[in-house]
Amino acid sequence: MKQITIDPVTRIEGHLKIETEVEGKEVKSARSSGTLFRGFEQILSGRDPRDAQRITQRVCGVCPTAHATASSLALEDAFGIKDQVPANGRLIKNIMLGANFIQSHVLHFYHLAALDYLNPERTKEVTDCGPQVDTLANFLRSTDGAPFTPQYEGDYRLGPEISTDLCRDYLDGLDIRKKAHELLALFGAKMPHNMGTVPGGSTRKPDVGTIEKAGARLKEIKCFIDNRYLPGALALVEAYDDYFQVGRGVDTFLEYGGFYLDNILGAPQDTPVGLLGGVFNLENYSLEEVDLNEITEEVTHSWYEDATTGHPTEARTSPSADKEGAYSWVKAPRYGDRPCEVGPAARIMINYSRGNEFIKEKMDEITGKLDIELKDCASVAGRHLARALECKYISDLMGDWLEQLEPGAESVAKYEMPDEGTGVGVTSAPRGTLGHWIEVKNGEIENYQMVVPTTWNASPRDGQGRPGPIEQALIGTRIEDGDNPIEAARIVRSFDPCMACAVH
Ligand code: NFE
Ligand code: MG
Repeated sequence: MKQITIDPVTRIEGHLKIETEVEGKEVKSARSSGTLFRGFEQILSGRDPRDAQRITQRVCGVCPTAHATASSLALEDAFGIKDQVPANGRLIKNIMLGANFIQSHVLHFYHLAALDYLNPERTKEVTDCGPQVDTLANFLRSTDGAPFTPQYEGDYRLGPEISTDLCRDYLDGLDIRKKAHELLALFGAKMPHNMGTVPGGSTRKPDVGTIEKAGARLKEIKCFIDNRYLPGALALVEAYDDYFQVGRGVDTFLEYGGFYLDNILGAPQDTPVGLLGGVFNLENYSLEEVDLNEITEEVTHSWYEDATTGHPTEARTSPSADKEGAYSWVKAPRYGDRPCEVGPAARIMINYSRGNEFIKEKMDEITGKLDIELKDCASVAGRHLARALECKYISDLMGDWLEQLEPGAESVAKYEMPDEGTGVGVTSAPRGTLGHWIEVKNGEIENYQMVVPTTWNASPRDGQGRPGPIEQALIGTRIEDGDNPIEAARIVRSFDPCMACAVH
């Protein structure tokens, strides 16, 4: 057996080590290790519960709004005010989370993942690609430090024209991310770590001027998604269509659902949402409702005390750095015993199966054109495609939400904070589905547990030895050149891992 290790995996968020054992050219086993402990769940213990949505946003600079959303929903549940959130509050939370999705997906496609497929040198074959693209291409190829190394040799198939388009959009994508941040900050004061998302709704009462400014930014963002990002992602997966058969992981896909469409923030399963939830099985296309009681976090191979395994309402976070048999700071979440993949691919398959018209129509068109099936979303190319399509879908919904805002009307519920209570808040986050669980005692946080998208995807083995989704996706992969494991890098990055979130 030959060992191939990538440590650290660059162009992702946070600290990830991938170790594989390869026989012939095939990956026989894989280990995904989160190599940093952070301790946010411990920091929260003993604090004023109302600090939770401030502190949990610091888990991540990429998806802080998802944590703010989950946290505010958990607090609304614990405080008994879920059905008192005014429509403006619910809409503004959706708008801010939507802006966060868009910037995160654009970031992933261009700035994190594209260099796995794009050789910037090819832009030189285009006469007059422009000084900006030229400078970028030189920079991307000449730099010898993170985040651009290692740059594996590989089958960079994209021709000069599309390479030039992607380099131009790499630069324009930075500006679009800024616009999405600005849109969010119009309602939340700043990004990252907005101040507007609170239990009960949003602190900002919308006015006509703010709605107009947000609309102007959304128009530019939508123009980029419609004309650059979605066509660019489609061109990329068409050139790499064999990657629809590479990087399939586990068979179960999970999403709680997110983006509330009416005023009642009830159980996620029976509330209208922009993205629907479900538990999807790839083998037979079966779909179950999500039962949050089925979730446990195991720690058999994670550096935490063994007794801390359990449902998030019972689990604790007690590090055990020298534990034998452990190899990651990421816990191993399981749904009724099953490892689950979460993220845009899960959401596209679930929302297609639940009859979302937009996603169904678009996916039928794309699967027909590329001669693929719905289940091929569970692959390297499928994840990129699903992310781009979801970005388009959410940017369309954002326009509806802006239109539905009522200028001058209340956006937050008034409430008295109770001394005791328990709550759960679940939402869609850019990288998958996110849950926060809180227990309040004597006016303080007694226990706070987060089960985060990348905790699902980058999970280590569980007590029964079953690998997590990224590990499973690597197993069986053919690596042509052990010195340039580009296939493995492409698989790992297709999940858009955020280890800062996963270890929190
Ligand atoms: Ni740090 Fe996050 C998202 C959350 S993590 S990016 O999206 O929640 O997987
Ligand atoms: Mg946790």
